[in-house]
Amino acid sequence: MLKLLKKVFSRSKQGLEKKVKRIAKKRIAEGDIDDFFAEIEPELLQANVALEAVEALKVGLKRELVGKEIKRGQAGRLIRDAFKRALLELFVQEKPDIFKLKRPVLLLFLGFNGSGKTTTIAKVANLLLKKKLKPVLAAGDTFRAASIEQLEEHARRLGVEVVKHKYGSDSAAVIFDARKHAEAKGLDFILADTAGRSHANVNLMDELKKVVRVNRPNLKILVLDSLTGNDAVEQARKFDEAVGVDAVVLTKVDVNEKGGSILSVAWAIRKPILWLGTGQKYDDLKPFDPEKFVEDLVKV
Ligand SMILES: Nc1nc2c(ncn2[C@@H]2O[C@H](COP(=O)(O)OP(=O)(O)OP(=O)(O)O)[C@@H](O)[C@H]2O)c(=O)[nH]1
Ligand SMILES: [Mg+2]
Repeated sequence: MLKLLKKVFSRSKQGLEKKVKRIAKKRIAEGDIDDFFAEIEPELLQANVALEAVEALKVGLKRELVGKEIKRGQAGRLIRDAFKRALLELFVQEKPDIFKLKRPVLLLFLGFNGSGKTTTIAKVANLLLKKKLKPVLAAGDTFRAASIEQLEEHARRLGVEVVKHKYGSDSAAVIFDARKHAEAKGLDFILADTAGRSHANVNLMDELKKVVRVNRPNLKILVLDSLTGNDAVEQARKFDEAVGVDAVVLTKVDVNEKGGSILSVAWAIRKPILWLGTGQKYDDLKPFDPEKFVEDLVKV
């Protein structure tokens, strides 16, 4: 998982440490950081860290290091701490606590085709059930063939209810009904599925805007496939512009060697990452902790 990203950061850190140790004047200059970035930039890009996130990292490292005196034996630690702080800045630290929202809580899942929305909904339902909370699923994808059956199959396995209408019906109305159902039955969460869509599809984006207008979800959760690299950044921006994204889930991290999209997306839209999808099983949903993530990247 994220092997390439870890390798790049581990090598970068060691590279900068070596460079710093060689500095004759014993104070780090802006040019030293520029030189260093000229070397590592291709590797960062290769690991799917978007150029603008690389730039942000450079600014952060400069602020942390330029003018710093290098004391004997302390270069390693100085560099590691600088990396850590600069990396952490790419992330929004505060994230919404879904358990503290007023019930019933409506979580709307949206995103590009095949990004992992429906699977993530099943995983979140599983998480809620483990906490003895009662979710209902809303079959808001009335567009793609077999989408309702797919959601129903998850619901059957998990033992939760689905509110559904016919294919081709109004997604906003399905989710509206699911909320009514949750209110009537005293359920805690409505997990609303939506059809996969591209921001270029005006009709489907308009439908999503209507879903949001009619139902006022507590959180609009953008589900992004971490394998899509720079496209993930573009998708994040467009969805955010269209309906306003509150939080992000990055999926398929288990099969992602590169991993840079996690940094890129976080930086591009400045929204918290709630969870990482780390496999196809219901338990493969990990809360995202920026501190831990960054610690892991710079620890080697
Ligand atoms: N390895 C891995 N596979 C995942 C993960 N999340 C989802 N998938 C797989 O990705 C594929 C698409 O997942 P769906 O949940 O159907 O995606 P979707 O966004 O609902 O797709 P549409 O409704 O067609 O837009 C499925 O084969 C899932 O099993 C993950 O975290 N890791
Ligand atoms: Mg789906």
